[in-house]
This record gives sequence, structure tokens and C-alpha cells, in this order.
Amino acid sequence: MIKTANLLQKLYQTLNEYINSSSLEDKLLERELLIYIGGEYCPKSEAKVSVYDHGLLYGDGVFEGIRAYDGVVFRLKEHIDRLYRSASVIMLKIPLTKEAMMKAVLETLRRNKLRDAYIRLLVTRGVGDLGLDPRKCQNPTVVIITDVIRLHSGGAKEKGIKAMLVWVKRDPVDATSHEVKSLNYMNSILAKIEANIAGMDEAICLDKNGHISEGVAENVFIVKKGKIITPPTSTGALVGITRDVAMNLAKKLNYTAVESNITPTDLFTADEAFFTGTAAEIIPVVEVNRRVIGDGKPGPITRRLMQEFEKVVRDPKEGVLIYQ
Ligand code: PXG
Repeated sequence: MIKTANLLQKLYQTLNEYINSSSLEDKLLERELLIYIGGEYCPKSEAKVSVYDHGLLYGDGVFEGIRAYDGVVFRLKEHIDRLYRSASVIMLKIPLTKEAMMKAVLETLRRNKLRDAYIRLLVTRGVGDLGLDPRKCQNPTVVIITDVIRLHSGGAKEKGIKAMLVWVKRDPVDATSHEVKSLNYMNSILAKIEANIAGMDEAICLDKNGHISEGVAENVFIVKKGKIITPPTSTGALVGITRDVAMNLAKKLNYTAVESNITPTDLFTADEAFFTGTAAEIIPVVEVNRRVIGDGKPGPITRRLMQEFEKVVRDPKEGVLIYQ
């Protein structure tokens, strides 16, 4: 009897310890997320698209990666605008108005009771036949995934990361340009594989003229003599929303921030370097192809921008509130 009571008490204690130690993120994951697919909200395990969908067969579609911070979807309007711009370039007619799309994103977040989230919004060409002719696809598929955000591990923000210029050239602007945020990410994946096998944290791609273009899912910045520089989108880089935020913050803090071509030598000899992106936020780059950038630590201007960025992403004026 006493033995059982002791055992029960021990069990209760262990359970309590587990509940207290598991992060909010883990707890959230214990219930099944709902995914929006074509107007329906499906449990994650049932959320499926056809194997005849040209998004799967050909990477034919567009997407956005968006984040919500403390109940504010940061720059939602800008992400929606970019999604529709990308769709218009590939002549994909999204079957929702921008307003309806925005509402669907917010509703998906609410149904999942999320305040801090990573949102993946995608529109594929839809179901067609096995040929690639997009005219066969009459109904584009809209998918909205809202999930908990997994943060970078290993102190990347504090220590900075190591990047590598790789042999994979950024797709040029007269090809499958990353100016369009399409579902075709093979260019980035090839670059990422090179960084992975070299044991580096991230890859940087050059354009076909040898200028720095961008990372696999991040824009690149350097700081030289107090001036902040990022490559123009003519190098094939995405018109990054975080890139735009960083440029605006830099100007607000009275730094000179310009778009200009960057050579590998410019990057190797920069005082500071950093990446920007929705998932990466602002992340210092302290080494490129084993050349140490500055003193090998996140630089003062990068750190200043990171501090301001932390504030701006939570500002309700910079996004849309999930819960009114
Ligand atoms: N360049 C490319 C090629 C990208 O895909 C960025 C730059 C940064 O853009 P934003 O607008 O996010 O500042 C991206 C971002 C992820 C992820 O999980 C992000 C992207 C694509 C795939 C995954 O962060 N796009």
C-alpha cells in the first residue's frame, strides 16, 4: 500500500517536472495543427495535395514565409503583395482577393491559437495532367500552414555564422529568377548542399558576373567604413522584406545604406557582414570561405540593427494584429 502511494507520488512529481520543463513550443505541438487547404481547415495528418498537382510535379507555384511575433503578423501586407506580384509574373491567378487571403492567414492562426508563429503560404498551379502545360491546371491550390517557430540553435545570433561562397550561380534574372518567390528552390538547395558538405553554416551565391547575389534564403549585407551595402536585385537576389526593414532601420539610425554590387574581395575585406531573412531575422556572418570578417565577432553596426529589429517586429504598427 505504502509502496503504491510512494510510486504514485513519484509519478506525479515526474509528470509535474516534465510539464514545467517542456517549453511552451513543445506543449503547443502536442495538439494537432490545422492547415488551410482550398478553404477547408484540415488536421495536419489529413492535409494533403494531389500527386498530380503541378506544385509537386514541377515546382510550379509561388510562396511566402511570414512570421508572427507576440500576436502581430509582421509585414503581412507586404508579404501578400509580394505573393501576388510573384503570381502575376508566372501568370497564376490566385483564386482569392488579397483581403480574403489576409483574412484566411489570420483565421488559420486563430484556429491554432498561435501568437508567435511561422507561416508558410503557398499557391500551386493546381491539379493537371502529367504534361507540364499550365493550361491543364484550372484550379490553383492555396495552402496556409501556421506552425510554431523553431529558433536557431547554438548561439548563432550571439557568435555569428560561417558562410561559404559556392560554385552554384544564382539563377539569372532572365531565367527562374529569385525575384519571383517560386516553389522551384533547386538553385538554393544545391547551394545549401555545398555548404553542408563543407561543414559551413550557410551558402552565398554569386551572380553570373561574379558579384555577390544572396544566401539560400537570406539577403546579404556588408558594412565597410560605416557604410551599409547590399547587392541590387539585378544580381538575381530576392526583394527581401527583411532586407527592406534593415535598410529602413539603418537610415533611421543615420547610417548610409545603399544598394551596390559587391565582389568576393569586398566581402572578404568587409568590416562586418550579416544576413537578413524572415526566419534568420538579422544574423551576423563572421567568416566567409575561412576569411575572418572584421575581428571575427558580430560587429557593432550589425548588433545595433539587431537590437532595433527586435523592437520593430513586435510593433503593432508594423504588421497586422491576429486577435483584435
Ligand atoms: N532570398 C531568398 C532566396 C529567400 O528565399 C530571402 C532572401 C529573405 O527574404 P525575406 O522576405 O524573408 O526577408 C528569402 C526568404 C525560411 C525560408 O524558412 C525563407 C525563404 C525561403 C525558404 C525558407 O526562412 N525565403
